[in-house]
Amino acid sequence: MTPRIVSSERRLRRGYLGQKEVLWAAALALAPLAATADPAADYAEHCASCHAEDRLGGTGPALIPETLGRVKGLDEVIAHGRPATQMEGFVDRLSEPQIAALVEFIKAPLAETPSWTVADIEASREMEADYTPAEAPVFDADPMNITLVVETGDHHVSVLDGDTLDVVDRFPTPYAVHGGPKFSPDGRYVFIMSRDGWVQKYDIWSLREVGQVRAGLNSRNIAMSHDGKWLAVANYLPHTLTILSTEDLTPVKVLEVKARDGSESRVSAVYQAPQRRSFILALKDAPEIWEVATDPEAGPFHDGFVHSHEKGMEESVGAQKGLFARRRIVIEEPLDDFFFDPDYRHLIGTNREGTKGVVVNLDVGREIAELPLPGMPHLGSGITWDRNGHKVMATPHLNEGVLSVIDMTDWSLVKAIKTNGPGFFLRSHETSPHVWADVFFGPHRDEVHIIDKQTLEIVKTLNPAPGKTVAHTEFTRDGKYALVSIWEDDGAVVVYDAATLEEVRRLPMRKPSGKYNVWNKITFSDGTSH
Ligand code: DHE
Repeated sequence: MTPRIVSSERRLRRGYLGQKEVLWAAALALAPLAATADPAADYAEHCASCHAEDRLGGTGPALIPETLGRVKGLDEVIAHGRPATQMEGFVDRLSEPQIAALVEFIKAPLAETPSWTVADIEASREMEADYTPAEAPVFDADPMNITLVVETGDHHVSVLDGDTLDVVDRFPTPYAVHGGPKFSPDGRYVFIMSRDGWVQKYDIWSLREVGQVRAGLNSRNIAMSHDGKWLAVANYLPHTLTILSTEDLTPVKVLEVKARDGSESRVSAVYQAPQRRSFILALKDAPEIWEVATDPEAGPFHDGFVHSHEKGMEESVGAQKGLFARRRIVIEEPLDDFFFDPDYRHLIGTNREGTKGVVVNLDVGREIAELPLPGMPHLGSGITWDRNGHKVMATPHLNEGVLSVIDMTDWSLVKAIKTNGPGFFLRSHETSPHVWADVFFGPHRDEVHIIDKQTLEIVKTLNPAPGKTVAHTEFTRDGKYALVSIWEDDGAVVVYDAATLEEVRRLPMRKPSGKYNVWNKITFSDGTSH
């Protein structure tokens, strides 16, 4: 099937651009406040044209609990719209009880798991009509020191020159980007995913979007294959893993995720394991880890054994081999949120309740150790470094003000570093003696701890914008600067000299979240989560 070729006008339709002024007073004066609420009828009349009758999204995002779960103030959005998008306010047409009933309506689960087949994915694919790849970067900056800033306030990405710290481009993204964008191994292209399942391809050299495709209906994250040919998309809805060609975003395979007992599972996350030439999948609802080969020579992987009467012995069934062959690793209970050691032989996962960590040896395919990691460790943010000749890893905890530092040679707990509250992200760099750790939750959410990698002591606490949430650090390629987000709609990226810890520049941004340096990401720097 040929993809739809679109121009940048599409962005306008999708609501990335365009200003909608909400005239409060006039709207209120006009409001015919209805006495009773019929949310299904109100949805059909006011919402379905943009968000689709089935609530799975159209020009507007999907309105389902899986994506709305984290959005606060939905009543405000319905009443007054979202600035800088096509979402208008309905306060002139819907009463307060009608809006409250609509919020409940869109937060209710869908009656059944919707399907999203290869044909649906293919039909959603849109490639930019006037895109021609540039022969060389169209800017003077070092392409390996480009740093992307995801701005969730108005769904854009800013492309920063890591040396001059100037913004060389700013482009619209799909709604609600989550997880780290993934770069092609040469650092030229980047792939960005939204919780609505849209995957966008952007050419950094040309400073141009290449295209977009909807790979799932509610997606978690993406991973790049070792050779840069395939991009895997982990989906909650439907229960699948979508594999796209990185060349033109064509869906090449959709794996239905069914456990050994036949039950379906959501995919919590997919990880790239370049040394293993595979993707590793965390399954939310099944006690299994999946490894999907990106190597055409892989396998065979045996799914199980049956007694063969003919041969009088156990014989393997369901063996898979070659590209995208799947290997199941059966574990005791479902694990999600993984961290890998640098050679990808081991992974650490947390159980559902987030009360412990489990080490799985991926080569032999079984659990080999348990770690004392209470308080919901956020392993996806873990980083590693060398300390006294040992490789250590550190992870924050989402509901405890502590960072756990683990010795990766014997999996012992080296230290639980007490912080001023639970944090979300950690970052360091090979050239930096420090770990930068935010305090995302609680009264100290405006602080960033600077921790000595050897003594494991907090040596300084920065407070770049008192009272505002401050989170997520990224270093430039050479480790000279550390960039921290002021996670507010009228926020900023604050640039620090990583050696002196002094602020050198403040770049205004719309709710900047993650930042991603091309070099640090494509070289799998120890200081960054992968
Ligand atoms: Fe994330 C990365 C899971 C909530 C911002 N988050 C990740 C990754 C996972 C994950 C598995 C690593 C994937 C990758 O980068 O490829 N996140 C989860 C959750 O399970 C959780 C707790 C609940 C959820 O609703 O999904 C969660 N995450 C959040 C947020 O609330 C954050 C702060 C704001 C948001 O955008 O939703 C958030 N997560 C991020 C960011 C990264 C991320 C910015 C990439 C960090 C990086 O440096 O690579």
